Amino acid sequence: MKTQLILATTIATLATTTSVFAHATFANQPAEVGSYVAATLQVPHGCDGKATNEVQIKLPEGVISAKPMPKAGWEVEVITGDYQNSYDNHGKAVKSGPVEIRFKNGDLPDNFYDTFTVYGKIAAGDPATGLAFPTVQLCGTDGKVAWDQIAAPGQDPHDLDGPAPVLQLVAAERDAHGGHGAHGAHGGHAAPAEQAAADGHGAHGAHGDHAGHGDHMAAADPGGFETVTAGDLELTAGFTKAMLPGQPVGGGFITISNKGSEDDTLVSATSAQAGEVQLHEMAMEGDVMKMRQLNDGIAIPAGQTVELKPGGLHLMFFKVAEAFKEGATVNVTLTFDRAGAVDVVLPVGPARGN
Ligand SMILES: [Cu+2]
Repeated sequence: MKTQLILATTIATLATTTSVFAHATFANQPAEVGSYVAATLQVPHGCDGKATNEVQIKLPEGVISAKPMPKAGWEVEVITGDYQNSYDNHGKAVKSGPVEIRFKNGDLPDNFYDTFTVYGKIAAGDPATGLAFPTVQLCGTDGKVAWDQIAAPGQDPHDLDGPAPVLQLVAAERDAHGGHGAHGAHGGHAAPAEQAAADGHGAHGAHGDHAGHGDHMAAADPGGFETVTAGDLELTAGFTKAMLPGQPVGGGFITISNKGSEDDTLVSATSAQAGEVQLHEMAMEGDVMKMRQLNDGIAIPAGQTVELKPGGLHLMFFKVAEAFKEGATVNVTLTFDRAGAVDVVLPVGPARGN
């Protein structure tokens, strides 16, 4: 009995010690200054045994046009504000945008590991120090782990109790060719890095966005959707958009008219081309963009038309094995309370405006 107690204590101590060293860190390193990166934060544990329900990631100065990668089971909030400096993004001055990303109301048990991804442009940053993203994990109402300490010049981040995850940086290629461009992109002087980015990646067209106010769902209807009639419902203007490599999630949009005299509800959606399809709502509350799953479905009242469109109600595709390509189509089955299962074919529009 006594031995067991001692053993239990030893394990508890071991667990505590381990958790002190298992910091929240970025998986993909380093990032090139001037480039767009998907920075993936690894969260190795909860708060002293409690499950993590919220992860708040502050974006450092120099990271612009950031967007969270939607995560099944988690609501997403994007908080916008002013940047300290102005950044040139394809000839347009960017002075404000997302400054913090919050993944909320999820459930990550203490003994599990998960990742949270933020996509954005590293407009400026010093490769000598990297960029620190102060992060807070919340567990229930009283549990909290803060990874918000930033090493002072010359200080070893390992000496900190709760070091903020640091994204390592390398100088933009053009700077590197110049011999010693390590500090070329420092502070508000983002011009060289910006230029390099334009030269290096301008052809993609996948980042012609200015994610100021929750436009991460902005997309244009490419047309070509074939109207579907099912009972009292008429479905028009359906589409989705091409996905960026490594980002296996995306939105789907469609207009549903209920021409009957009875209310209906869109209760679920499935697709063979996605591991999971959720019904989502996106809404702005002041400077905060919120995206959440609608567990009770989407009401389609009698005699009314409901639009699933960018920035509002939408379908959300998760676990997409093969990225949607522009010009292709995505088969989706929408299930309604009254009208039953309805098959639609969504044309895939361009990624631009993602
Ligand atoms: Cu969504």
